[in-house]
Amino acid sequence: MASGSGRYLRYLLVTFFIFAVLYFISSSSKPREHLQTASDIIREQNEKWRGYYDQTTAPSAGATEGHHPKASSQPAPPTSPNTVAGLPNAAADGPRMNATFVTLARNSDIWEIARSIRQVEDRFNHRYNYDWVFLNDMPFDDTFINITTSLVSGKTKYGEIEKEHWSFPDFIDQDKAKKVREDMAARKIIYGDSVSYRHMCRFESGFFFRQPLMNEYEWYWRVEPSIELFCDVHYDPFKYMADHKKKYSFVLSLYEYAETVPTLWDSVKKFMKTHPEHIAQDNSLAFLSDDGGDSYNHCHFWSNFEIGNLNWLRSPAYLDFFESLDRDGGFFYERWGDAPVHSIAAGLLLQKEEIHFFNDIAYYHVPFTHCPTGEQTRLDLKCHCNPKDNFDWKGYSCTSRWFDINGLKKPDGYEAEMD
Ligand SMILES: Nc1nc2c(ncn2[C@@H]2O[C@H](COP(=O)(O)OP(=O)(O)OP(=O)(O)O)[C@@H](O)[C@H]2O)c(=O)[nH]1
Ligand SMILES: *[C@@H]1O[C@H](CO)[C@@H](O)[C@H](O)[C@H]1NC(C)=O
Ligand SMILES: *[C@@H]1O[C@H](CO)[C@@H](O)[C@H](O)[C@H]1NC(C)=O
Ligand SMILES: [Mg+2]
Repeated sequence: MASGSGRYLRYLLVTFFIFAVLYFISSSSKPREHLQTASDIIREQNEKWRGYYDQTTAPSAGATEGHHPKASSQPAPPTSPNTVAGLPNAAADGPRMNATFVTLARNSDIWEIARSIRQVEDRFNHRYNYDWVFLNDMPFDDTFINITTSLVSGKTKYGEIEKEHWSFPDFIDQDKAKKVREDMAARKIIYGDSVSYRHMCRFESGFFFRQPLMNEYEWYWRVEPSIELFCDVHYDPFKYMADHKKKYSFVLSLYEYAETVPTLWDSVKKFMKTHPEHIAQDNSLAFLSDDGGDSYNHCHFWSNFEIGNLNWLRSPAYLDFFESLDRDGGFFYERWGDAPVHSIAAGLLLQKEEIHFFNDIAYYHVPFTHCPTGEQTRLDLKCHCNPKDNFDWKGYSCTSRWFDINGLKKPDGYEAEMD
């Protein structure tokens, strides 16, 4: 049952509709008469912009001589540099350390590593010009070499890893290893079915620091593809490490997937028993174990970022440690990562004070962010990370534990970032 006002509304709507249709037909009929091609449209746009350009630039004499031959015949006014006092030197003062960046990568990682390099250069290395060593289990191609060479301000070096450092050692039972991969694949464990990931983890655990190219250096900074640096690094972290007697460092820590390392701690305990001489007096066992060394709590430093001392990794203590673990086969019979391996070594073989947490190096590797705690630090260092993304004080991070076992005071403002 339509009321009077309802009918009135209906007439209004119908009238409006008729006008709308008429308008649509009249306004769209012209372009439809001759269909424009894409190049017509582009030409039209170009002309429009050229017209705009002429209008805005032609009257101001000499302003754009180089770009615009038609502009004017009057001579350009003289120009002079507007010198600003107090800008920092383009290059940092002081000595350089015997140090290099190091990246393990495939040729196909080129654009992801290019992104990482650009950030490291912009935030730090353009003032320090440290070298960069690239390692690969295959020869690097020209594209990879050309692009990385152009991006790095220091020297670049490219090494091909020898077969022995990227293959199954002879003491590994390959059938057994294959069954493990099938089983892990069925259980959907990340990288559980991958052979190359295992070679990668074993290489990073035991071999990267003794490649011929790496033997030329004492310090390294590991960089992976697709990482981000969110703050300026205004000082030389290598020199900081040397001056403060540090051997290993981290920005993020977390718990390892237990399924990938079920017998790693057994292997570690065996090593501790056979090589008590390598265990540091004031070690960080409490970071790794909640029961005095009986079991592993799965805490580790996230090794896709590392600044560390190569001579420590090349020391008898570390080499004995790696050799002992390697013999137990867990790189292939399980899926031991280089992160827990490096971390346990640092935790047991180094003095507590030899491990450093870089609060001021802001870092991202999917899926975790370390954004410095402390607003003043973030402002001073021109950080562009969201402090809410900082992982340090969240439940799955081990960094709080690190502060506790070292009796360190947590940075101001950490409570606000706990969840
Ligand atoms: N040359 C070479 N490099 C590899 C290979 N697999 C991995 N890498 C490199 O090893 C590093 C680690 O590999 P990623 O694929 O980044 O592993 P990820 O997903 O970061 O590993 P998680 O941090 O454990 O999650 C990166 O620098 C890779 O470029 C490989 O088969 N050959
Ligand atoms: C790499 O650079 C070299 C030397 O400049 C050049 O001859 C070559 O064509 C480049 N290769 C690629 C794939 O860019
Ligand atoms: C740098 O360190 C390596 C390893 O310790 C050493 O062999 C090399 O001689 C050092 N280079 C310089 C210039 O000191
Ligand atoms: Mg990675």
